[in-house]
Amino acid sequence: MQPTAKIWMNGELVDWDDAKVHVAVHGLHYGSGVFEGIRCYDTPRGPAVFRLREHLERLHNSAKVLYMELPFTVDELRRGVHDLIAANGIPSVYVRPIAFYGYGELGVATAGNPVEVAVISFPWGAYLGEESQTKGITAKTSSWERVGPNVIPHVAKATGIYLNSMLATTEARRAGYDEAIMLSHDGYVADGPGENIFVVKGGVLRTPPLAMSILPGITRDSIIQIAQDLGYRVEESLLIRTDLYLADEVFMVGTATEVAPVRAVDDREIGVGPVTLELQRAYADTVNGRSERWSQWLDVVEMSPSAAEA
Ligand code: PPE
Repeated sequence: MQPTAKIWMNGELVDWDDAKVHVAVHGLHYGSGVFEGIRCYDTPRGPAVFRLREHLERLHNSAKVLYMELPFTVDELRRGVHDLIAANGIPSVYVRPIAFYGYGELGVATAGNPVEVAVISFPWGAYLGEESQTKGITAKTSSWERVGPNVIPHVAKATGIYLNSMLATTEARRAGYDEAIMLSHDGYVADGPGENIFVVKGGVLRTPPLAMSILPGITRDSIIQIAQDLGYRVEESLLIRTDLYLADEVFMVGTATEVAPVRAVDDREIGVGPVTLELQRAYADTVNGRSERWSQWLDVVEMSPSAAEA
């Protein structure tokens, strides 16, 4: 990753190299943390964070599921994100807030461990490679099941859940595919290791419902709204793997990924289709501030005079 000047840590901006924790922190041993992935874009109105408040509200919801009390409100965290972006002076960045149980007692139970909160911001290009956006990616159904609602609820974007994602993505990459597709314990399509998934069939969009215990993706929600505004019907419905094989189009969405066409699933060619490309363009225009239509989702950052000069 490309370091930037500052990291926001527990309410203060510290130098990148000084944002450290002890090896005995609870979050490192047990994956007891929650995080967010947010993008800030260089728009004509200045750097703008896409749906920042919704991301920070989701962070609070994630914490609640883990019995964790965040010591900062959504407004305080929003201020922190703005301050960090202004201090680092780079308009186009990925923003990664993380909160975790810190140093104190070891042992699974959290016995008064303090909750540490940090926000990192750094430039991050296309999640699945530059070509993914135009040529599409190949995906493989994972042999690893998605964690279920009574295993670890994925309404929480909890760090520990991502071991499940890491196994799936590593398996897929080692087998020569770009990304994994994860199924629930009873065989329904859930999501990607770091993306939500859509299929297009007969001009209708279908995506797994939130009751699949998938992450309530903010890009998923944005794409549903954009697609409906563009006149498409969107159904939240159960999908099985053959729905992917026989779809007209399949695509994955997420903050890091944005909108990536899936051109093949389990070696069945699907190709890159026009609906995916239309939504990809609408999403790119929205986040980059080129379209007024959904501009209410942009949270413009005031760059400090010193950062603007740098
Ligand atoms: N599902 C999962 C499992 C997931 O991790 C993400 C985000 C999404 C769906 C899409 O959610 P949203 O970003 O709100 O649209 N994955 C993050 C990257 C994971 C990683 O660090 O790697 C992201 O896109 O920021």
